[in-house]
Formats: sequence, structure tokens, C-alpha cells
Amino acid sequence: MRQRFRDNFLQQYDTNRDGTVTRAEYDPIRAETFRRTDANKDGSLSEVEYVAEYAGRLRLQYAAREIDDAFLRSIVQASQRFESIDRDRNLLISREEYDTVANRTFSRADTNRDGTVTAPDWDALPGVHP
Ligand SMILES: [Ca+2]
Ligand SMILES: [Ca+2]
Ligand SMILES: [Ca+2]
Repeated sequence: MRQRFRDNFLQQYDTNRDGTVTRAEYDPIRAETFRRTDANKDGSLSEVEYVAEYAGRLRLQYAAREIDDAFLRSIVQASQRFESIDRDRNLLISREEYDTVANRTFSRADTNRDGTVTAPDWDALPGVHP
């Protein structure tokens, strides 16, 4: 699991491929993902927008494979994730709620708290998937 989180994190956010993720790399990608997910461009994410974005990415990973139970379970989990991110329970994820989660994910990866995510962080990372 640790390996998977690390690989996903690096693949998504290490844009210059130097093995380190800085906030200068991380923040614009999070912002871009938020914009892309906000399909109706009203500045917040509905559950439909949130789950659709996730399902779209998952679908790409599946490529030619058939949709299976694991796929459907992942979609249900995405829906549950939406509910946990929506702290004020207004059925929308605001940019602020989204950033709170982004900051938490980055902090979790930055185990030595120096503001960048580097190899020593990976070695110390607890074996949990966010
Ligand atoms: Ca980098
Ligand atoms: Ca929206
Ligand atoms: Ca909310």
C-alpha cells in the first residue's frame, strides 16, 4: 500500500520527474483537478461531479477490462469520500473543503515536515492509503 501511494503520488504530482514533490508542483495540479471536476463551473463540486470525475479516471485504468465488482465498490467509496470531504454537509465540496483535504494529503506524505515530499519521506511513510 505504501508503495502504491508513493507511486501514485509521484506519478500525479512530480511534474519535473526529479523524485521530489514540492508545493509549487502540487498546488497547481490540485487546482487544475478541481477546475476539471467542476463540470458546471459554479465553483463547487456536487457529488455527481465528484463521482463522475473519479469514475472517468477509473474507467481509463480499466481500459478494455470489463467493469467488475471492485469497480462498483470503488464508485461507492468515492461517494463516501465525497461525504467526508463535505464537512459542512451542504452537499457541495467548496474549494476550501477541497484544499483542506489536499493539505492533509500533502502533510501525510511529508513525514519530516520540511515542506517538500522526498525520498526520506517515502521511507518513513506509514503503510496507509489516504
Ligand atoms: Ca519534482
Ligand atoms: Ca459544480
Ligand atoms: Ca460543503
